[in-house]
Amino acid sequence: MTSGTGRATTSGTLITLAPTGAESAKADVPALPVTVDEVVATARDCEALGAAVVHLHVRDLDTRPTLDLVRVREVVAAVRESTDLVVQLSSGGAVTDPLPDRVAVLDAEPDAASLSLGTVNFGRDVFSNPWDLIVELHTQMRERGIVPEYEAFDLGHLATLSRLLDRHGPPHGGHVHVDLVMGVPGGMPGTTAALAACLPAIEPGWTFAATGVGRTSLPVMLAALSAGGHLRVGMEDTLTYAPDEPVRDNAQLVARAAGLARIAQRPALTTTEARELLGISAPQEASR
Ligand code: KMH
Ligand code: ZN
Repeated sequence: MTSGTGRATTSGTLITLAPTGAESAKADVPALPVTVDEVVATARDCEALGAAVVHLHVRDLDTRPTLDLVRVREVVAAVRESTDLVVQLSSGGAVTDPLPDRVAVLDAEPDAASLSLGTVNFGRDVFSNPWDLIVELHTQMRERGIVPEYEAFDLGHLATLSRLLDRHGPPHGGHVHVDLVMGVPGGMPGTTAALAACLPAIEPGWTFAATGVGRTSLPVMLAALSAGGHLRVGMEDTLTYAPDEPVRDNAQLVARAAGLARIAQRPALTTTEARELLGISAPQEASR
């Protein structure tokens, strides 16, 4: 099915859980899942509530963000063992991560990986995504059978996606899915107007999701649903559920997203439906 503008729409909503991120410290946010057991527990809870994809940033034994492949593989295996979620590793990492290490996470053989489409100010930092890195990640994912979730932090990043696909071909699986990451200080604002401005740049056949950082979570979610988009939620992006009310856990955010998706009459996609949409093959039997 396509919308009036040609964008692919589905009868359900793909909910991606981003449970941890690389920015918050466990000491500041005790509910943040950082151990393998905590990540697995939140993944299971959120799958039961409607999440179909998990976007993973891995932490080390000291709870700091890490791209250490032994640890990354351990987390990927543990989530696969306990859930049917599509396992999407972050190739964005933390703003301090060396670019080659961000490419190397693909060695952990996730189902999918994020692929950020341009350099953007990130608060006081810079999240660096030069063109050569974008091409390298896209090409390596194609060769290794990993499905990208493109991430756009600004309108121009969608033009970069069109240029990337024109020059380097479609992603593995053939389907293009892009996440609008809105409300990052330095990127596009998390507003209905900004989301609407992105829509003409989303090409026919692509699907999109949106996530609103911080207090933009709810307006972005409502705007995305109204435009036929999908949702990403989780404690990577949102730590406050309502004014003066800290998020209890990731399940609270997924439950809210799934509830709004139901109200929009586009209920949460199952993991099987998500795999079909994204062009990802079924999980390997051995794992469960
Ligand atoms: N942690 C941010 C600097 C991604 O996961 O691909 C980048 C990020 C994007 O979260
Ligand atoms: Zn991320």
